[in-house]
Amino acid sequence: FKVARVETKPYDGQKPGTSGLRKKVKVFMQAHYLENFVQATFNALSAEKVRGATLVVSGDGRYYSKEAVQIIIKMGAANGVRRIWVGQNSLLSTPAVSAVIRERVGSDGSKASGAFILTASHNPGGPHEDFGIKYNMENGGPAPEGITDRIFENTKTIKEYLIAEDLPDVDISAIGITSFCGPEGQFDVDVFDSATDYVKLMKSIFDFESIRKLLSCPKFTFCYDALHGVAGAYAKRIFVEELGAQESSLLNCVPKEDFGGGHPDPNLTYAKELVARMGLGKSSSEVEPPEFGAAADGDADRNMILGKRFFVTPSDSVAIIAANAVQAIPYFSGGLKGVARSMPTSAALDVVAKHLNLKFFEVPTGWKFFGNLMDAGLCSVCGEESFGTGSDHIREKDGIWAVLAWLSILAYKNKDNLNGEKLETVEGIVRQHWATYGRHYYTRYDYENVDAVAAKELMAYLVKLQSDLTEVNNFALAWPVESIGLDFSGDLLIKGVRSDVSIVVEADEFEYKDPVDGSISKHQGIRYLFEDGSRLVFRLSGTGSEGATIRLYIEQYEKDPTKIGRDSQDALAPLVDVALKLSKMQEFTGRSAPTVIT
Ligand code: VG1
Ligand code: CO
Repeated sequence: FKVARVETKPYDGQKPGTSGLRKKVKVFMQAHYLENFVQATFNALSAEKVRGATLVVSGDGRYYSKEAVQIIIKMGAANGVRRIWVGQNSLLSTPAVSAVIRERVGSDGSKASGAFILTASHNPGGPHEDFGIKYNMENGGPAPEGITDRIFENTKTIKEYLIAEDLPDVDISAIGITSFCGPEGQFDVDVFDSATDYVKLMKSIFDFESIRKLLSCPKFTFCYDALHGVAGAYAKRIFVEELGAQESSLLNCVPKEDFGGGHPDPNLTYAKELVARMGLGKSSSEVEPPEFGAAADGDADRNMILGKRFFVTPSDSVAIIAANAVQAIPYFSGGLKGVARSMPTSAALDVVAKHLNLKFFEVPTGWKFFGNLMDAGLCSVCGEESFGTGSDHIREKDGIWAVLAWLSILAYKNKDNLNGEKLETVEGIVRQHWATYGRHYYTRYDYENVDAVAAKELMAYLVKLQSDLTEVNNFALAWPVESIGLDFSGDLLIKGVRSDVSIVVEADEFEYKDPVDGSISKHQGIRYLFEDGSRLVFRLSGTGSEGATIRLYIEQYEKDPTKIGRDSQDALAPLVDVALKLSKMQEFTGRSAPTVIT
C-alpha cells in the first residue's frame, strides 16, 4: 500500500470528555471528522510510540463501528503502526480491551501498547444517536489528562492526516491474520476471538468452581441483562458455558448496533425488563423473581446489581465487595493494597477502609484517575456511584467482574448452606453490611440536555455561593448559622422547623492532586459538606453529546441501627429540598424535575 497525505481543516469541539470523544453519529460521519481525531491522537503520542506499535481497535459494536475500524486500520498502516488487533466483528468490551492490552500475546510474541476503543458507553446508538472514541495507554487505562489535552490541542491546528487509501477493507468477521506490505515493511491485521483473553483472566481471579456450585443450586436463581450491548458476547461464554447458568437466564444478550433501540444504561430507569423481572418495577410479573439479577451498559464496563425486589446502590456495592474481597475472591486473598472511590460516590467505602485499616483515596469522576494508584500498587478495589466497579486486574471498570465478585460473595456466604433451608440473599448481605458499618442513603438526580449556558450559570452561581458559608446556610437551610433558634419571617424557617437537615460546615470546589505524579485536576465539582456527614455535590457531566447534563448527588449517613431501613427517597427528601433551593435549580434550568433519578 501507499501512504496518502490528505489535507484537512480543524473541527471545533473535539475535546475528549470524562471518557473520550462522544458525538452524534452524523457529526462523526462528516468528512475527515474521525480522521482528524485519530491523527491528532497519533500526533499526541509521538512518532516513536506509533511507529512499529501494536494497537487494539474495537468497541461495543455500535452503529458506525465497522466503518470506523476500517478507517483506523488504514490510518494506522499509514502512520507506521506494525500490527492492528481487532476483536471479531470489531467487538471488544471496554474491560476486555484493557485486558487484551495487558495480557494478550500475539502469535509472533507481540504485545499491544494502546487501543482505540469505539464506544459511547451507555449512550444510545444507531444512525441518529451517539458514537464515541477514546484512546487507552499501555497500562490498559484511559489516556491521562496530559495526553487528552494534547489531543485536543492537535485537533485545533490539524492540517493533514495520513491514510493508506489503497489498502483493501479487511474482513473483520473472520478470525485470522492478514498481512500487507507498505513503504516501511509488513503490516498485519489480526482478528481474534473477543472473549478468550477476558475469560481466561476472569478464571484466574475468581473461584469458578464455587460459583458454579451456587448457580447449580435450585434455590439460587439468576438473570443477566446485557441491554443488547457488547456484554452479550461474554455473558454466554462465562455464565452459561463456564458457570452452567441456564440460557434462559440471559436477557438481551445479542449485541446490536442500535441496542435494540434502547438506552444501554444499567439503572432502574433504563433496564426496564430486568427491573420488572426482579420484582422492582410497577408492572412486575407474578412469577417469583430470581435471587440475583444484573445488567451492563453498552461497552460492559458498568454494572447494576439487584437482589429479589432489591436494588443495590453502586456506592454500597463497591463497599461490600471491598469488605468481603479477601475472604470471597482468591485474587485478593493476600489482602487489599488500598481502596478508592470517585468524589461524588458515597462514603460507604470510607467506612470500610477505616474499619479494615486500608489505604483510601478520593479521586475525581472518571476511571483514568484510578489507574495511577493501581500502577503504583496503592489500590486494589475501586468504584463510582455511576454503576462502575473494578479492581487492579485491569485499568477500566468492569461490569462482568462486578457480577462475578457478587456471585463470589454469595457463594462464600452460602458455602455451608447450599442444601440448607434458606440461602443468604443479596438483600441480606446488604442489610448486614448496613448494620455493621451504618448506611449511606444515596441518590443522584440528573438534569439531562439542559441549555448549556443555563447550566454554566448555575455552576458559576454555586461556585460563588460556596465561598460564603453563612450565605449558604441562610439560603439553603433557611436559617442563619449565627442565629439558630431565632424566629424569622418570610422565606426563612427556624431551626425547629428544619431539624431534619444539619448545617453546612464546609464547601469547596473539588480539586485533586494525584499522589503519584503530582498532577492537579481542578473544577471537579462543587461540594457542600454538612455537620452530620451528609453531602451535596453538583457537577456537569463530561460524557454527553448534546447540551449539558447537571448531576446532583445527595448523600446522608445514618449510623443508628433503628433508622437504617427507610426508603432512600423518603430519607433524603429534606436534603433534596435543600439542594434544589440552594442551587435555584428550577430558576436556572426551567426544570421542575430531573430526567433520571438513580
Ligand atoms: C459518567 C459518570 C462517571 C463515569 C463516566 C464514564 O461521567 O458520572 O462516573 O466514569 O460516565 O462511564 P459524567 O462526566 O457524564 O458524569 V462510561 O460507562 O460512560 O465510560
Ligand atoms: Co460504559
